[in-house]
Amino acid sequence: MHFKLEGKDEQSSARAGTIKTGHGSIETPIFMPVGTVGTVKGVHQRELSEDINPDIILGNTYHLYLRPQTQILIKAGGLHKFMNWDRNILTDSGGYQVYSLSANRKIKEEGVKFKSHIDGSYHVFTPENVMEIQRAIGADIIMAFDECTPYPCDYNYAKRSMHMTHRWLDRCLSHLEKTPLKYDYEQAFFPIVQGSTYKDLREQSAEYIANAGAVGNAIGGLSVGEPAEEMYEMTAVVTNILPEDKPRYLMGVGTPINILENIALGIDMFDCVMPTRNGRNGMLFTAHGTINIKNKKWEDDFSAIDEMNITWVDTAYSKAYLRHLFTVNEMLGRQIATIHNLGFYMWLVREARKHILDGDFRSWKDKMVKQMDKRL
Ligand code: PRF
Repeated sequence: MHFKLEGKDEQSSARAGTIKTGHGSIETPIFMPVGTVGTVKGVHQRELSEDINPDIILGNTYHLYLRPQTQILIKAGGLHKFMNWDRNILTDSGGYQVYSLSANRKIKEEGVKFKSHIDGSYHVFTPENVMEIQRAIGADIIMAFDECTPYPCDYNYAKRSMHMTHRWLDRCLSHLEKTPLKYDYEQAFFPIVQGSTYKDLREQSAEYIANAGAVGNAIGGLSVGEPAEEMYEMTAVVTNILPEDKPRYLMGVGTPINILENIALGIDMFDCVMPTRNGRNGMLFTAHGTINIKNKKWEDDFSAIDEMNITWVDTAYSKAYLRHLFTVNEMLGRQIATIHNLGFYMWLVREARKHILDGDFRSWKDKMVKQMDKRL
């Protein structure tokens, strides 16, 4: 993997760059649509590549390991072939899903024993087997196995957990060396900074992760319920320490406003279920605020879903029609909302990139943050 910085904003820490991998270029800042279980929910691969057009999507080790299971993905020749997606994929390690989804789990130094949320069966994730599973899935970027602490989290727990995440990182690295690639392209490995909302722990963790010398670095443990200001404070502490010349990925973030504020703090990569999940619940993101399309006020509003027409669905259908689809619980409604939201998120990060390169990111960002902080 190769990363080239192409522009820096003078009034903030925002950057624009390009990542190159075996499956093409990724222009940063980037938003990665979430394709948890081998599909960006409700979106055809053709719509994804032609209408939404991301350079990279995300998959989840936890889900793919449980279903369709690793051996099926190996037989398929990897996730790219299985799902018919020839651009980049990043897989998260399960270090978050195990905590947020499994019915119960026991975290020990060796790894995590967890109960499947699907059938109640027991499984163990260790730094070693998670590296092997990610080799088999075959994503272009794979993540370290970490523990994501909850919020709030007491200092001593956060500290112990952070040190364990660091030891797990060392185990990931030494096991990766021994685990050959399964397919004919490279896999980049990103370690993850933890440390909850404690500045000194975040500093220690960022230094430890920076020292690992990876081709890219991630920040975890944020956007887990803390106030946005606390998240921004932690991002700033960490981006000050992580190397400038490597991409920085803030995991699981966030709202359009969170994304712009974190770009301003030097983040290059984001993923979040919000555009897809909230879309399926009838929430639309726009440049002028959010819309709850189920609201009665849209019943006879025949104006376009979004006059900006970022994706074709925006002007092909009216608000009244989309509201109707939600009212009668038709799946097309969820599909339209998902395409609209993903199109909007991609537009947002591409505009951010343009403004960074044009030198007016800071003023554009401030205007957009104000403008988007509304319910329509
Ligand atoms: N760790 C991992 N994945 C994640 C997170 C984390 O801390 C988060 C936190 N927002 C989202 N996804 N491995």
